[in-house]
Amino acid sequence: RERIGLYPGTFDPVTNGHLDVIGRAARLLDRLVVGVAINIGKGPLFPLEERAELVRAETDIIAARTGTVIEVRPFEGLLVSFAQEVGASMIVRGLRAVTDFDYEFQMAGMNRRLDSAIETVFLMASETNQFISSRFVKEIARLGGDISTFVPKLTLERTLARVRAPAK
Ligand code: COD
Repeated sequence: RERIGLYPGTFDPVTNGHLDVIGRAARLLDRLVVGVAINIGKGPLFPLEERAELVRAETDIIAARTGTVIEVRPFEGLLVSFAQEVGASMIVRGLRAVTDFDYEFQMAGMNRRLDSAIETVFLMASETNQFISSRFVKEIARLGGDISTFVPKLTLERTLARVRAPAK
């Protein structure tokens, strides 16, 4: 039986932290679906399709390196329903510091109640990538700081283009 995992997130935008988790997850799985959530609540900087495009641009290399099939798919609605739809038996989440824990703990617990057959698995990024967050990447870029070691090249270009665009 194929081991299929789902790594869901907002990816607004994708960072080296996310890619680190994707690389680790890929090594454990036969197929990894990266689910890019609409997440209107977070008021994303990038539209859904562009967030998916930026993740996709980086995953081919990881797929080639690990031999795992990686599929990037936008999704709407309940996470467990999407996990069922793609046949995932595992939800992959990344853990940073203690601040992530409470939210992740609740989410994993709620999702388990919704579908007890799906396990949530937590992975840690490397020391270099552990502290990176999309939120701070956007803030640093807006304030003119250097984000080049936090995000891949295409994401860097697109983020700078967006934060430099005159506000309307
Ligand atoms: N190191 C390690 N992990 C990291 C790093 C890093 N530097 N950066 C991010 N991560 C991890 C995050 O902790 C998270 O696990 C994952 O990567 C994705 O992060 P984000 O910020 O892009 O995505 P989130 O947390 O906004 O995603 C939330 C969802 C969209 C998954 C959630 O809102 C959801 O499931 N929505 C669907 C509706 C639903 O089912 N709701 C009920 C949930 S109980």
